[in-house]
Amino acid sequence: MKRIVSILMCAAFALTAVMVLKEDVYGETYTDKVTSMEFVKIGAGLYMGKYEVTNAQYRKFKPNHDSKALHGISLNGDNQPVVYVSFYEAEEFAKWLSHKTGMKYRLPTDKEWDRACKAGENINKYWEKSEDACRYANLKDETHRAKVFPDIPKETLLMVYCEDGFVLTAPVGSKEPNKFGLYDMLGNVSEWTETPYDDKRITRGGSWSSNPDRATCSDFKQVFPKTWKVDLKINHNVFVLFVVAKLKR
Ligand SMILES: [Ca+2]
Repeated sequence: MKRIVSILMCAAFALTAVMVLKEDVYGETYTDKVTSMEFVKIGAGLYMGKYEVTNAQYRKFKPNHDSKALHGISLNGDNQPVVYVSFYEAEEFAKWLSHKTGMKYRLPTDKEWDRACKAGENINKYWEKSEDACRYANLKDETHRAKVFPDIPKETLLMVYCEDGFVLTAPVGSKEPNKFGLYDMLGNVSEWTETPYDDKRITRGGSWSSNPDRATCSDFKQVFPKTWKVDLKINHNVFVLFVVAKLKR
């Protein structure tokens, strides 16, 4: 009897060990066959989009989607992140992809986004010196200032003191990834989460026009979920986009 119990205990322990090992294999990747979107495992059963969703990927869902242009610069490049997507459209995209693939896709929660951005570290951003910011994030930098605010001296603007060659959105993955291997968590385009804030939704990450203090792993905005036709002169930052998280069934 003692031996049987011992064998059972060993079996139970082995099973637990295997399960723990499996859950600990973070960094595992997955590529969706319909859109070619890539995902990285960041938690038990939770995958986060490795890159922001591109125009080409979103157009598998809505072939005629127009990300428009600003200051005479197109935002419609295949590899640029899709913009002018409301929260409801982002949700529809995730539902469409779930239906197409039999997997469960959805927007990340605010908490999941936070975890993905910090990537296991107690940090708010990936750089120390303003001059280094362009290695990791497309923010309001010298390229942006020179085109959009040519008459305003940089000393009087809240911006990062580097130059990345992108006035508006950069092709996804142009910068260095964070510790989880996720690109553009900060800057480039703001990202919808599914988390409500009163009758709004929380967006994260800041964008190509963000001051450095508005593009951190902790900062957030509250945006009406229908927002997409925004007066650009009032607020560029609600050029929103989303990272889709995949939850294994
Ligand atoms: Ca830039």
